[in-house]
Amino acid sequence: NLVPIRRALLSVSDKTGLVEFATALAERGVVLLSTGGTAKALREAGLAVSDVAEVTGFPEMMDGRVKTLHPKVHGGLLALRDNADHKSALATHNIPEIDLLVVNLYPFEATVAKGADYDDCIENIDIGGPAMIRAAAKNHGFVNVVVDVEDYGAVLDELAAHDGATSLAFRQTLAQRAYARTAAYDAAVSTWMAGATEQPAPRRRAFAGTLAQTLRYGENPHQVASFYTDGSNRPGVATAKQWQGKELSYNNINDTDAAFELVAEFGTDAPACAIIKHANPCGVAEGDSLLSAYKSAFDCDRTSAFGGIVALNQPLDVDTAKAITEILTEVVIAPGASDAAREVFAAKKNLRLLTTDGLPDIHAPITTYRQVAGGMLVQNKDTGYVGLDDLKVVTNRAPTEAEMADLLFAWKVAKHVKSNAIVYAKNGATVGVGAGQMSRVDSALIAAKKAERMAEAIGLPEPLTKGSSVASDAFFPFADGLLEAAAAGATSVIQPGGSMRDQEVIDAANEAGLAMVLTGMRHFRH
Ligand code: 93A
Repeated sequence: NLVPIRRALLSVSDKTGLVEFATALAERGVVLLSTGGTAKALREAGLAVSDVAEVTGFPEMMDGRVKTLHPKVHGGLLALRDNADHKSALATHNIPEIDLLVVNLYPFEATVAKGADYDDCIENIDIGGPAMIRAAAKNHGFVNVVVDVEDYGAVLDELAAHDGATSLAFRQTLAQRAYARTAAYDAAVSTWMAGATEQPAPRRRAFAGTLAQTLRYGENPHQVASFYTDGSNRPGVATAKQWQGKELSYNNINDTDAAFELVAEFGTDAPACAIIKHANPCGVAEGDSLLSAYKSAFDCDRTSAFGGIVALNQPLDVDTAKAITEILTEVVIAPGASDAAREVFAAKKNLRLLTTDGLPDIHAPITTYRQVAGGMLVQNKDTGYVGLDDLKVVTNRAPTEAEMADLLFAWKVAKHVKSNAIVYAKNGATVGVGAGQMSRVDSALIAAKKAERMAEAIGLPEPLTKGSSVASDAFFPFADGLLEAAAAGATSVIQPGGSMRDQEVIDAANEAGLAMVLTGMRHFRH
């Protein structure tokens, strides 16, 4: 798969490093071909270069709008070198093979950034450049395409390593970068046009995705919104089959995603259920059956579960379906549903049922994006995981086996609760969730208060937090949050540790008779 580079076409707006690179190519015997300004720069540096116009037999015209858009250029980029037909077409039409394309595009983004007027921005939309880049990248089996000044050195290194040739792997890397560049370029043009012109709602926003649904509105009715799929086919809300009910809304999609990603943490060994409201779990449980998991999850916070989103880690069965229909539920998502369960749901026309092909791989490397004013935050999805062996007991008392199981359960849930997160769990079910508070003490208090209210509502002698295990998504900066959890009846604690006052917190835990383990890993979520 080594392909020698004999001829290069260089057409660059940013001429940084051009002469050095072209000189190195020429020294290797590479024949140079160029467009107007690039050819001029090369000639001035004393390099031998032919004009693309000589090859096409057409002058650059219309202010340069048409320079390289010609079969003599595109044939040389696209011809398969091992195809007899293609070879004979090259010969018949006297088309030179181009083995290396070096292009950087008209500086559209920089032109917009400097506040240029409309016509100036339009003139800076490169057409011939992206066309050549895409052609060369498609034909990466034989052709090298360089779109970034920073890659000049790597090309020379590759040529040096392979005696003037490049490997397929190298050309594939270049091609992938090339498509990233043309995609970003067109996205920039589209984004600029959205701002510079009047567009009827809903606008189409360019990014690497496929429009799946124009939503009725966004988080609120006055917001325009749409849903894009990323082509990854990850089991979840984007790829699920919807059996019944109205179209999903923006908030439904967001909450269904949160629910399914959470329940996926439990794998398929034991039935599990997560109920979500406003992207936070209001009940999560494992059980002997899906029905018992659903019931325990529901009992954590029956008030909030009303109008919630239910995610299951196993196919929906008829008993669970019946229990779910007893209260208003917006969406149910599960890796399948039995015919009998679907019949039960059919009577509830507004209830949406989504089924997927299995659970998402919670360890898969996924990139997440969040927009901020003037930029974008990009990070790996939180796939952090702790098991029994990662835990460090720091108190006089070690957790009992039952406590340990609940600690690990609560920890899994805490990862999916907005910070500051405090999660109380008992017997494989959450019994109190404190989410999204600016202070950790408040999260501990709110979760405990909700558990008290729940106990009153369903006539329990005491809140379920009595004798529970508690997880904190980040360390306790002071002992106060831990003491609130103890006051609510927690007997064991799981938290990352790492606070300056860890010792103070450990002392308080010992004094209250708590068992505490440290994970060494934090699960902030915002
Ligand atoms: O106006 S274009 O879209 N028409 C073309 O046919 C074309 N071919 C290359 N712009 C075109 N280019 C661009 O010209 C390249 O992408 C590069 O940015 C620039 C290099 O022009 P010059 O060599 O004249 O400086």
